[in-house]
Amino acid sequence: MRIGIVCYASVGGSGIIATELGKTLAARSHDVHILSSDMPFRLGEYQPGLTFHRVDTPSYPLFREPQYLLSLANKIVQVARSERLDIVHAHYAIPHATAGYLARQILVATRGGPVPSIITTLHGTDITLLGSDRSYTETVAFCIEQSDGVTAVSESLKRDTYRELGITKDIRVIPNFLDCSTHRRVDAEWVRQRVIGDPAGKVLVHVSNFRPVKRVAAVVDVFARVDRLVPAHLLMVGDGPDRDLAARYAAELGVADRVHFLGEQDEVRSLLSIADVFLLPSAQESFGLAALEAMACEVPVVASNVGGLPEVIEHGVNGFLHPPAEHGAMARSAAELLADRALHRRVAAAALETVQVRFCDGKIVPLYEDYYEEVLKASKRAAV
Ligand code: GMT
Repeated sequence: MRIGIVCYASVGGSGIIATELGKTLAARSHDVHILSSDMPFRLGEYQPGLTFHRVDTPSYPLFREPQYLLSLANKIVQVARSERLDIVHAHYAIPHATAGYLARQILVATRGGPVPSIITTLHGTDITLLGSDRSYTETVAFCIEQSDGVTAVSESLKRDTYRELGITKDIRVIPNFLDCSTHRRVDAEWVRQRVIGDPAGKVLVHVSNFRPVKRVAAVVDVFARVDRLVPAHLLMVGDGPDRDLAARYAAELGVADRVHFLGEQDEVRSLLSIADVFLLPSAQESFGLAALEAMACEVPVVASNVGGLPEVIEHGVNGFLHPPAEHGAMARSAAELLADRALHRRVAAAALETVQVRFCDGKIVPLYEDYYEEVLKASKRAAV
């Protein structure tokens, strides 16, 4: 199939999933075209069947903000015509579902060739935060309903979408995934020495875009509680609006010397591979791709029991889940993992097995392919 994928180029999970999906589809002999404002950071080296189309959004003195929605819809029309796309797959509803809808209307009206089916994948905050905001609700709900197909990354997000936006359209749940051939634990002891200078030190890690929903101050609080029980270090990987809040809080709690802010990292496997526990006390997580990446590197996760995380982690089996406010319980679970090697080995092994059995690309990407075929058939039937 000829597939257009629309996504964010940033380090967020939706852009990662969209990029990994494009790479795997191209490897499976589809003709894939990725459209974004910048080269997605996980796109990597040249791959046959995978083309990147940059969306340029010219500024103009009259505009207070860039008119990205218009330039994106315009680019979708151009690529759909030139590449005769069968599918346009919009990842993250805002504004990608709207751009897809507008592009399809233009293609229908101009009869410029085959009209692609528009599929929207909901990733989380496009529904639970932004989509539920009265500034976006009407347009987001309309464009989801107008999509030819809609998927969500978890059952939890599907429920949230029906509840928050009153959507009536069928939503297919297709979970996030990893390229299990590359995303695995690696030998990175040199990183431990370089970053914490303590070959035997225990390491906790957090990876996110440091936005309020990720509760990075809570990460530091849980770490400080753990550190009082079992001396350790904390790696804070990523960057965003709450980074300085976390740094200030670490200083207030007297643990600044053991909290290492490593900034935004394209490649996290080596950092995950030296970690003993991954902390994710988010307020909301539709799926928690970062937790899945830690599990693939055999790092037990201690996280909030919110959103889609309980669909990935079974408490006490392949990780630990607690209410977001329960920092003490999270700290106790993390300290137990650091102190009890047998427990750590058992949970780490179960975490890896969960990824390998349920969340590898070889299992999940065919679900997208089947869904594309299903939507195409339904669109053809409707056109008759
Ligand atoms: O976090 C966001 O604001 C957007 C998005 C992203 O691009 O990082 O994260 C969401 O999509 C990821 C990929 O599907 C999920 O793994 C994250 O759980 C989800 N974030 C939230 O729901 C807060």
